[in-house]
Amino acid sequence: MSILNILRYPDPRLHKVAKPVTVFDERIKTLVADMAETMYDAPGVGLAASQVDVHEQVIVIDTTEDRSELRAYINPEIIWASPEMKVYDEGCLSVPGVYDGVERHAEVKVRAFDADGKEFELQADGLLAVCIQHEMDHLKGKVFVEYLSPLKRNRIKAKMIKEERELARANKQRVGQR
Ligand code: GNR
Ligand code: NI
Repeated sequence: MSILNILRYPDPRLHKVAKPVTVFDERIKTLVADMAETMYDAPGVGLAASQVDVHEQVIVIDTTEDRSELRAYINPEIIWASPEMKVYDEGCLSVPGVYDGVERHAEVKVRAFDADGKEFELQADGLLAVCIQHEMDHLKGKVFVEYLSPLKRNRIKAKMIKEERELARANKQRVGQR
């Protein structure tokens, strides 16, 4: 197992559209296991393959406190969404330190495949419903900050670019010391 590198907004690769998985083999099982390890390590409640630069429709989610309900959602489809909407304060591992309200369907029913290629359906509300919609957006190349106003988004972009520059400088110094 390995911890994968998470792309940071505004990396253009976060906007690639993920392709469906066609072969459910060991490679997919390894990807799911590595994504789960990466999500737990971060820590986060969900992770989309797009965030680790793999542009295939694979998501892992575990919204439980004790990290006991890991589930993979491969080629997920929303087959029903409640007319009721809810605003939830969202965060994203690709936009660390930024939290803001996003309006989503309060409940969704999703159909997907697990890592063994077995189809399942699941109805979700609360944080799980939010997370499913947030991760499925990643697969479409969409990051939650794109729901915010252009003013907020541009501020976030500037902050992320500045942090990136500082991180790069710190890394260079660290390497130079060896
Ligand atoms: O860890 C995460 N927490 C979270 C909180 C509120 C709404 C959505 C999320 S998903 C996020 C992990 C992540 O970035 N997944 O793509
Ligand atoms: Ni995210």
